[in-house]
Amino acid sequence: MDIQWFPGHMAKTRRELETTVPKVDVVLEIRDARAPIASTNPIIGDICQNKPRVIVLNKADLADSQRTTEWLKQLKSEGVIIPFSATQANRKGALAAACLAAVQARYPSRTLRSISALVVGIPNCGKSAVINQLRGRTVVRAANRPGVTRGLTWIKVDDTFRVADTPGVLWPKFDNPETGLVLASIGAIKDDRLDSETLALWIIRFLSEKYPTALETRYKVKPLESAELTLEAIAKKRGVIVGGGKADIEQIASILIAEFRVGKLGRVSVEAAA
Ligand SMILES: Nc1nc2c(ncn2[C@@H]2O[C@H](COP(=O)(O)OP(=O)(O)OP(=O)(O)O)[C@@H](O)[C@H]2O)c(=O)[nH]1
Ligand SMILES: [Mg+2]
Repeated sequence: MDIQWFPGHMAKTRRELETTVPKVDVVLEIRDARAPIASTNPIIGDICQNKPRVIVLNKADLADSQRTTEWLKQLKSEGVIIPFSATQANRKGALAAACLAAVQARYPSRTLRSISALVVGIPNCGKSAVINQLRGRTVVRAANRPGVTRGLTWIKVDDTFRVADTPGVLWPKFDNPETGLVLASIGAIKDDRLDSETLALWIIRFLSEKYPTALETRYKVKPLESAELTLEAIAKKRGVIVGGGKADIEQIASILIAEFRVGKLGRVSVEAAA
């Protein structure tokens, strides 16, 4: 699938991140636990230079917990990795503590009265939701589509911790075409930039191979010999039809994608650790 997705504001965001990194104590990098590699912000390595970094595998509640455990082992060498769910009110103390510990480890002789963190990540991975969870109430807008946060905003979590919310950034081109589909499946790419039928068929093929009971459990439809036939059968089962009883493929594709993204097909990780 040819995904044309790079919006103009990302170049501006990149410049904003570059000028802000030197002023913060730590970078809080948010990734999506369902796809920890595809959701790795590709410019972060360049931008962060050698700032202390804490990596959060957010949306862990939507990910396959066994795969998350494997990812935690594999990614250990990249630094401090914390599985997290911004929609569940627990473990937020662990995030703030990890940021503080990362700064203290880097500057052991400094007395730290307060620290600042730059929150970065790809679109829709939950940066703003993590900040709202840290703060304990809604202070920045979070919504289930990419491109919600439009500019850098500082939030005071408490007297000892300040964080900057930032717009999501992706990379200008994908080396691997599969990456675009993985990112689209977790909702990081605007829907108007992709073909929903192609994505729905990709999700069906992926689930049939890796989570073989997921489609049948949700839609009560046994996988057929092709993803196209399976999608059509799901539409008919759901009554998503147009004139003459034909399956409304565009509509059922959008429904399946939306349900997949919010976990209605079960806890699924799109990427597995090596
Ligand atoms: N289930 C679940 N949903 C989450 C979690 N974190 C965020 N969300 C949801 O994911 C959607 C996107 O969250 P945002 O915080 O707006 O994402 P963002 O990274 O700030 O997105 P942009 O500002 O568009 O780059 C929202 O609907 C959140 O409620 C999580 O840990 N679990
Ligand atoms: Mg946001």
